[in-house]
Amino acid sequence: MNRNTIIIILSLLLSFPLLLSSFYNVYAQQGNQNQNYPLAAENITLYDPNLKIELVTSGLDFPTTMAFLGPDDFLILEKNTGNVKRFVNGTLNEKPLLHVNTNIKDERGLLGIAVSEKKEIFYENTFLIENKKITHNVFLYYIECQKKNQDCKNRIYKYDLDNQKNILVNPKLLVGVPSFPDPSHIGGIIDIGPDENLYFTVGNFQSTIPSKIYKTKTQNFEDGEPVDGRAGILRITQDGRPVGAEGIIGNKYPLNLYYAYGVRNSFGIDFDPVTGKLWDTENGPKFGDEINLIEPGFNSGSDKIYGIWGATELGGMLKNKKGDGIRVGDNPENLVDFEGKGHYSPPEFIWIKTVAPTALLFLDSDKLGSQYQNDMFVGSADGGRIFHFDLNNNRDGLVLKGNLTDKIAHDKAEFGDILFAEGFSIITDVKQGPDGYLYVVSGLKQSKTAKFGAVFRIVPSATTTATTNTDDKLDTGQKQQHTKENNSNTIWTITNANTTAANTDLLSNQENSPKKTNTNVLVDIAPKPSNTTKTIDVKAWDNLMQQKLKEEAIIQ
Ligand SMILES: [Ca+2]
Ligand SMILES: [Ca+2]
Ligand SMILES: [Ca+2]
Ligand SMILES: [Ca+2]
Repeated sequence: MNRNTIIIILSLLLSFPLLLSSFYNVYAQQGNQNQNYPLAAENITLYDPNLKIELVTSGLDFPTTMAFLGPDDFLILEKNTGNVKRFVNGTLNEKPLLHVNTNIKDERGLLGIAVSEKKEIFYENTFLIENKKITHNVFLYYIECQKKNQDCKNRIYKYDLDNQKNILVNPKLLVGVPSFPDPSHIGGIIDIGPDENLYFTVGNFQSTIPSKIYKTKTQNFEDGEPVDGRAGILRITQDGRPVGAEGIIGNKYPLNLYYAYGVRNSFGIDFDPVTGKLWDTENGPKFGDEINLIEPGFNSGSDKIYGIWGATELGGMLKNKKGDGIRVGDNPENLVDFEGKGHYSPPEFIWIKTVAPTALLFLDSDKLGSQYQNDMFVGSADGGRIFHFDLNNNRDGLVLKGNLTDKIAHDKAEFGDILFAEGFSIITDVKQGPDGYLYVVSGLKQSKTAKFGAVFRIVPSATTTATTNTDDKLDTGQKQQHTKENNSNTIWTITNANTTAANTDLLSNQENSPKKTNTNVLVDIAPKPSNTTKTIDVKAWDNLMQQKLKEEAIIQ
């Protein structure tokens, strides 16, 4: 047991009940289990028998977020390595497009990505853009420190994607928010709105047991420290400027960047494709995870309110003499309203026991069936769950039934209707691909030697596995071979094991393109007999991955 392991175990013992409140802590907790067996015998389960899960790629080291460049072509970030990697034409390229020197303490790291197609024509770049060399702007959100773990900032940089050399170039710093006192509640998510502006989340930087309680106005402390960019969802143009001449809750920088405030920590934002309105997920402390509809100037109530209950300074629930949580009502007192420009509103949904919600996605395609079109999907770190919600006709609330009509999931027993899938270890991102399917980024469990971060795709059961492998003969051959071999009791059918052959993508000409077999295995999961759900046996997958890693070791 090395020193880090001992520290993790000690901190787990000391703070176990507090752990579920954050993404990193959930990760640390799970990473500690089964040191010799990085994937616990946990099943991934999808509760719609008309859908199935495919493994798109694996072998990633704690992937955080992904962004599509085109069909079967996406960029994906690794939290701790600081690497931006590209998956294209069925292959995860090991050589990163960019490595950033990010601070990775606790929740810090390479966290957020958004891309936009290059539109603006600068004189000096016209040639490059017209020749499809610089194709995209790539926005990266990560934490940089001047000294070791000190003088840190949450920063967003804009890069150009050089699509010929397959690298990110021309970094331009757009924004920086002082990131202290703790390496926790970082936020770190970026999205591009229908207005083409960048929206990004910044947490309150207070850990569950804070090293110091640092209070600012955007955390609803009237006499707090000056506003510095924390505890909100901020908005800038793609060139890093404030949007419009006047801010929503104030005109002074950085208050003029706030779209919403009183946000403790958000790992998920997206825009309703029908109304264009912003929604988020927020992580509560020991209670009160939230889904919110966010109007401009929205105040979520942190650090004073989580869910619908008042909170102590250390994030405990304020209770009455009977031991019940004290509800704050729809017009709570003692909040900062920035001269009436900020407005508190309660969540549209609450998990009273924290599940650490992460990504939020509106699926605007009908590729999973028209019943899912424009619905909301929310990932979680705890249990690797995906929750699914219908919106009401006005699209200002969720359709909730039975025990959920109170808008509160009291425990797992109440998940029923809204539980779409679970068992993905931790889910760090959920995105819609250009193919209209649902993509899931899973941190999964990892050991020192193996990287099990993965991307999955959810498609209709009837779909034949579509890959862009350019060698159809190889694909078909392997499929037949494996079908023959796997007529026994295994639930695994390997439909496409990528090899180095026939890779015609633009990366193959690169100097240092990987020569070894990559670990991409596209897997088709057959239903369990006499079961209405579809389950991936992760143990089987783990064995498969171990085998792949051994093979790779031999090749190297
Ligand atoms: Ca989005
Ligand atoms: Ca709130
Ligand atoms: Ca629906
Ligand atoms: Ca309930």
